[in-house]
Amino acid sequence: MKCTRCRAPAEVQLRAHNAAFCRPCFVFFFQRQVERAIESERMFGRGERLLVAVSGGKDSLALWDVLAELGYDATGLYVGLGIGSYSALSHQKAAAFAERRGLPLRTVDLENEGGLAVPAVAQVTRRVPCSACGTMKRHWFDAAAIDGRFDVLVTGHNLDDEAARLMGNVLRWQKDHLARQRPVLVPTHPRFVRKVKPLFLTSEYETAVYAFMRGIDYIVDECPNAAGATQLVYKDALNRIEAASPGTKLAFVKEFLRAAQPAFAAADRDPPRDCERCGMPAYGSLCAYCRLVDEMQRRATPRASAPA
Ligand code: Q46
Ligand code: ZN
Repeated sequence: MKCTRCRAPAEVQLRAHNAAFCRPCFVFFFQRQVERAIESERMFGRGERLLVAVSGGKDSLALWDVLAELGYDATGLYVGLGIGSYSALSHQKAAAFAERRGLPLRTVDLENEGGLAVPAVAQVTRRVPCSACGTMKRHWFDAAAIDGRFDVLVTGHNLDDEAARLMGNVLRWQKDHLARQRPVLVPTHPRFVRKVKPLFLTSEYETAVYAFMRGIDYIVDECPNAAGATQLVYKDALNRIEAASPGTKLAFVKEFLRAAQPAFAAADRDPPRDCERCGMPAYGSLCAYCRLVDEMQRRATPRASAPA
């Protein structure tokens, strides 16, 4: 097998792209693919300040690496979820990466933010951990982007994440989710910044290969709560379809964005208003985070027993 670009012996084959690459050409191809996504979707420009949400995993660190290599002003944001040794190790990986590359990293530790670590919140509110986690992450990503006066919030969601999310949204016809499943979300509230996903057309396999070739030391273990997530069932189904018909994931996401997404976006709900308590965007009187905190406090405070 020869490299599609330079004819040297190839190290990696990408069936979805009908191509194979040697190491230097794959690194070039990967970075170029991300750059093209940024440019064609007009995600951000050179003068803008980017806040990159990093988990210590391969996708977000590979993305941060590419953005730094392409010369963007990219600061990392690590949100410590308080999920035992998984969180400790993932923080270590993100911090070590930042230090080695001389990149700025901001850290928010949920345990120091009113003791709201994911396992405790999930247990007290009886939510599934990923639901509590999602609400908290979104809140702290938005808050950190606004507080730090960043222009853009960048996340490492890849093609596999987007295809699995799309499959879940389609299977249940979640119209309001489909209305907001885009690689670029323009802010609909003064306390939102633009949100972008430069890896939305880059497969998980490609980011894993890139991270390996660039010597990025990332956390290999999944979050212990990922095992029960429905997202993994969709990913598995999509991987089987992809094996039988390479390029399906790419077509699924691309064609949705081209042919169907605009219709869902046009019928989207009203923009959020201000949360009455914290001023963050809210679709009711309180934002999702304040509602979660309320629920946590209500359940954690034992009711006074009725007088005898
Ligand atoms: S970190 Fe959070 Fe994920 Fe863990 S608790 Fe679920 S959502 S699985 S990306
Ligand atoms: Zn609020």
